Amino acid sequence: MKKLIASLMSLAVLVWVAGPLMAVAISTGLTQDASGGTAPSVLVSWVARGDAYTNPTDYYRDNDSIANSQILPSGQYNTHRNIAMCAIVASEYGIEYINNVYADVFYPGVKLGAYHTALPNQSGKGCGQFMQQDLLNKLAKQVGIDLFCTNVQQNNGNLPSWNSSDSYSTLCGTTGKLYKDEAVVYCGTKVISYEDPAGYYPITTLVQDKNGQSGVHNHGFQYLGVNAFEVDFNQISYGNVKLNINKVVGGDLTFSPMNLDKPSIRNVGNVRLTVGILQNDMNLGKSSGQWNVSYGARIGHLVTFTPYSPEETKIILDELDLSQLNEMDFSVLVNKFPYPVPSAGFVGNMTLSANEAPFVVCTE
Ligand SMILES: [Ca+2]
Ligand SMILES: [Ca+2]
Repeated sequence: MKKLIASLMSLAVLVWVAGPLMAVAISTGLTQDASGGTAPSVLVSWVARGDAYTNPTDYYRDNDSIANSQILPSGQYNTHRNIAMCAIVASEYGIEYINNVYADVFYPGVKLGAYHTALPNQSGKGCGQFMQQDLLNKLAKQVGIDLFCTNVQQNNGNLPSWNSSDSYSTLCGTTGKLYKDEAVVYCGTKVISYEDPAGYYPITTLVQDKNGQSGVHNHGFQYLGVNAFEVDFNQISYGNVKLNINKVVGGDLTFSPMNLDKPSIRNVGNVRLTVGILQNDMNLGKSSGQWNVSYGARIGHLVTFTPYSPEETKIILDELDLSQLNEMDFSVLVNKFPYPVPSAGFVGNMTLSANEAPFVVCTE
């Protein structure tokens, strides 16, 4: 190589001194490399939103401006996230020597719980274990340049995780490695379930060359936490209630918008939940400063009712695991009916609210 550089330098001097030439002799050379060779490398990786963006040049968005990638779940039942995983890889022997690029995705270090359903071809193991391997595909040269050097650099410059001394300036521009075919962009997409837990998902990007040599880059993305639930009722009718007799309205495990009489609730976020409840007095009022009515509620039949008074917010048990569907039971106890009956009748409002509960820690 030194000899070649020396030849080029002398050529430059010669041209400057002597003006245009019709021909010039330049020595060239190479060395056969029959060894296992130098392993390929992953220069930089990133994770972006894939939803609704089908063109690879769109794989530059995420959901928070802080460094690297943050992805927001849908907070909707069975509405998953499509994410894009991209990498720029290089081999000393040229980009044609690169055989495959993979992304191995791992779960955050928490339990998925008994109700979580893994998507097809995903391990469903949780607890920091391997989730799935996805194959990344080589982008056409100009598509890769447009994606990384225009869209990522200009619109979300701190998205990538670097694994080399490279930078936008060494990769981009007409003297950059992407333009010179010394590096190339690979991307692939994968689906993250609406119920996959919030947390950091480690990714190992793996590049393999045609001799089986490989290079890796460990990075990942943050699946942001959303606490969200939905219910299949918009009213609770306690029906006929007798004085001093606790009346229960029982729920069921069927989630149906038409099933107003049997309350059900399900977790549609990606964190575990507790549910808060707030209810007014339904015009039953107070006597001697004490409410004439009291309530109870629970989720599932394995816990006791949580008692609550009008106008106080209480957290009711049981917690909802990831994607868990459960029944809701409500009770009302009237200690005194006011007289005369209020013209509006005994009607009121209830508010349910979601609260994030801790994940279950992995013990193994
Ligand atoms: Ca970000
Ligand atoms: Ca129901």
